[in-house]
Amino acid sequence: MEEIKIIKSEYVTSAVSRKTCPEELLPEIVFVGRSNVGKSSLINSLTNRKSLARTSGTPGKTQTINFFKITLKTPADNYHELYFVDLPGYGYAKTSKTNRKLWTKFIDEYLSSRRDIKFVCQLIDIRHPPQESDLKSFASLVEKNLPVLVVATKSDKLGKTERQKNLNVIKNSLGIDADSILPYSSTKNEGRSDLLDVILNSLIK
Ligand SMILES: Nc1nc2c(ncn2[C@@H]2O[C@H](COP(=O)(O)OP(=O)(O)OP(=O)(O)O)[C@@H](O)[C@H]2O)c(=O)[nH]1
Ligand SMILES: [Mg+2]
Repeated sequence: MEEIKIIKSEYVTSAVSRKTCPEELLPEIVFVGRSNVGKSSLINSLTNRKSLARTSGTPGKTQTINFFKITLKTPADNYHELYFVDLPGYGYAKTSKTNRKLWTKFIDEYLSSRRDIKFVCQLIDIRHPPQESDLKSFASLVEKNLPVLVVATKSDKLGKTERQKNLNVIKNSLGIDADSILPYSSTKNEGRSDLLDVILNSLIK
């Protein structure tokens, strides 16, 4: 079957402020969520790379805004270049308050900058209802008028019934419809082709 393919993916830069973001402007898909929710793993799953984005069992691995340049090939043989942007996780207590404030500030700055952000993937662990920090993050994205797709991560950790139940809890708690939430497993690449569809659609709209 014809499918969307990521034919190239490369690390570009780690930015620590709006000024250090790449100069070349391309459409951007952004990944946000609590520390350890699986942002970096999701990027690796999408790109079919083992360690393009560094992952870790210890929260707080990603501490900069990381840009990855992606080349995507459509079933009709069209090519699109874009960035995947991996953000540091929020809700991680084991860093200093000053540090956390700085992160929050530069993430907020980046999300408010007028770069070409197509949509933001807000990742939420499918096993738990959204936490206070998730609700805050979601509200702030909506407030910035950024389109949000909720990706419910680690779907491999639940059975079918519980998965559906938890998807509903997340959906209701954020007040979103079924189209705005997608279960995903990075270990099984479940949800991958659906997410690639959403990405391509956001580029050609
Ligand atoms: N079973 C399972 N484990 C996952 C999945 N995605 C991520 N993990 C695990 O969750 C842990 C955290 O993953 P990361 O991708 O590093 O999480 P992150 O959101 O980038 O974390 P920070 O960079 O600290 O914000 C790692 O041990 C991963 O192996 C998944 O879909 N299924
Ligand atoms: Mg990470």
